[in-house]
Amino acid sequence: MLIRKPDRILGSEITPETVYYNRRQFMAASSAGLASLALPTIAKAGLQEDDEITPEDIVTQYNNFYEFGTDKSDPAAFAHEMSTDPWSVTVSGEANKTGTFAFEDIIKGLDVEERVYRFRCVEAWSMVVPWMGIPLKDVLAQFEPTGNAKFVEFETLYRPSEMRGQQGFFSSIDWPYIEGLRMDEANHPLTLMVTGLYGKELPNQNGAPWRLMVPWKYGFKSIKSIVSIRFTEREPLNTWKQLQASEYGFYANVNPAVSHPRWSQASERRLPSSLFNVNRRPTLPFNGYADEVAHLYAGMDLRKYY
Ligand SMILES: Nc1nc2c(c(=O)[nH]1)N[C@H]1C(S)=C(S)[C@@H](COP(=O)(O)O)O[C@H]1N2
Ligand SMILES: [Mo]
Repeated sequence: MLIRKPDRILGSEITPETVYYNRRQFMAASSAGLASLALPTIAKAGLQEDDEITPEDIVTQYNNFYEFGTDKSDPAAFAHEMSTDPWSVTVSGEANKTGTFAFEDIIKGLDVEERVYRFRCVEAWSMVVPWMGIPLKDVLAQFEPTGNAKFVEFETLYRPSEMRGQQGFFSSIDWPYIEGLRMDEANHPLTLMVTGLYGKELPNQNGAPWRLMVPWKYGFKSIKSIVSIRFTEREPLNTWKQLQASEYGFYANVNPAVSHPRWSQASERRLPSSLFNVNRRPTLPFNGYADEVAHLYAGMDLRKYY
């Protein structure tokens, strides 16, 4: 159960709520008879002075989740057709503890934190979102990855009966959606498994019941509705790289100096954006998180490893 600290002020757009909880975590905690409460730590560190939290209705209605269609409005319209309860997750590969686990059991006992991150899509729009989640390193450690685990690969649910975008014969995506990280990226303290936003349960269109959030990478790395975690020795082949390797790589670090072949990445539209106020701002290396993460790529040619 999550309790918002009364003195917590996120931004003028947010109605102050003194108490809220994530239903699933609340239920998991109460069914386990846990008396202790996980208090969210406040993590606004790293925001720029002029970063303002994006209104909730934009975060939950302007989405990319191709399993439900390719229009930005499709996920909010159709993601309710996906059932997220029960939800099981298969853990496999280079780890001592593998198998199929109930989602509740994986997150039980792990603290949920609130993190406000900039979020930059490869399509050159961006938002600032108050996510709630568990550091990925805490999620992964319980499976005891072995020394052979150099990467971790994630898969999204494949269930065409509930995900209408997976039915389309015109769809060029080879489902399920796959993403991956190098283990040092996965274990970086900024990397989060998101279970909520705005202090609420994660809406289906944003990747319920849990999705990745890697704030220094383009949004497509942040895979939604995860059902599989696999520890591997080899670099996973992520969906967008598989679709178009000349445009989308494995690393996908936000980089204003490397243009997408069809558009510049030097700047971005910060939502809300309109014809009259485009709200364009320069894109920052590593989406503004360079101090925290640039060392992970020391000596790498980021034009080659894009
Ligand atoms: N399974 C899955 N995960 C996905 C996507 C998708 O189509 N399918 N789209 C990605 C892209 S391109 C972006 S920008 C973000 C969007 O997250 P949001 O809708 O919560 O803003 O999700 C990412 N994760
Ligand atoms: Mo994206």
